[in-house]
Amino acid sequence: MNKIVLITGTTSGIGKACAEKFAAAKYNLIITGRRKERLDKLSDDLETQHGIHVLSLCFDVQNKEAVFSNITNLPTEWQGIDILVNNAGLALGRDNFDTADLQDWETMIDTNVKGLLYVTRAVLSFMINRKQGHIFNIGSVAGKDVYEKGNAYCGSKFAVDALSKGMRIDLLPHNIKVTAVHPGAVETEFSIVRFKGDQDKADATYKGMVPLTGSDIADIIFYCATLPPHVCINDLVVTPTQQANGIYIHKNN
Ligand code: NDP
Ligand code: 8X3
Repeated sequence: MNKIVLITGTTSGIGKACAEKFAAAKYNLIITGRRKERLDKLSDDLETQHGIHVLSLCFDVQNKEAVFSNITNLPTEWQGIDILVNNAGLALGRDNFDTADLQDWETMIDTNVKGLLYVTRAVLSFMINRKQGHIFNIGSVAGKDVYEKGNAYCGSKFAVDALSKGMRIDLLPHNIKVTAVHPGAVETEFSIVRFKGDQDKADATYKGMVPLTGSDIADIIFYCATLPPHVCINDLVVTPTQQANGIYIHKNN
């Protein structure tokens, strides 16, 4: 029987690349995001290309009721989720602590922290019943070292790091693996979202370096997901070769 992977935030970037990677390996997919048209297209494309089943769920991870009603009411044949990839997330703005937009802070905390908590709790009941599962949390180098004007985004990703550690401890008796993946610069729609549509600022983020791609991260997640049952990679930081951490990047002129 095909394994099932639920990936949040599959309408672009890392999440979309993960959906493509697991689909190519014949996993059945539950894909989520807020942009329904993109979900529908991805679902059609992957079913056609790979002959797998895809269930697409359109909801905002910030909405607790929507998260629990979508996941707890999954059809029985979709409840045996083997792998959860908590990927949906964003940065909004890059501003000083005293001037940053309060709503931006709230959206980042509600999405990156509370959304991840809701989705994980909703999926856990199925994993605990089956006494197996693998949870991936996408953190960031921003959750390992704080950088200037990173304030609430860094805080939200430090929280992902702490929550991953907490999950790993509390879920030991249930035979559930928890892997936190912390990428550096990955060229996706991340910077366009962060800079609110300012393409020049987004492009400048990756200028003078070779950034990671979504499929680099998907390959790593797939590798971790396919190790033997007794092996778990707990915590993994991955950056472009030109990047040491969230602060130091060696750019070409
Ligand atoms: P993208 O902007 O390309 O993708 C973000 C995905 O998250 C989209 O599919 C978006 O879907 C989804 N998403 C955002 N907010 C919500 C929400 N409230 N409810 C449901 N889905 C949501 O960025 P990336 O692929 O780069 O980002 C994926 C993850 O990787 C994020 O957690 C990010 O913090 C992290 N990360 C990214 C890095 C980078 O350099 N790009 C580096 C380190 C970590 P939709 O808008 O349709 O809802
Ligand atoms: C995204 C990477 O360095 O822009 O999490 O915060 S960084």
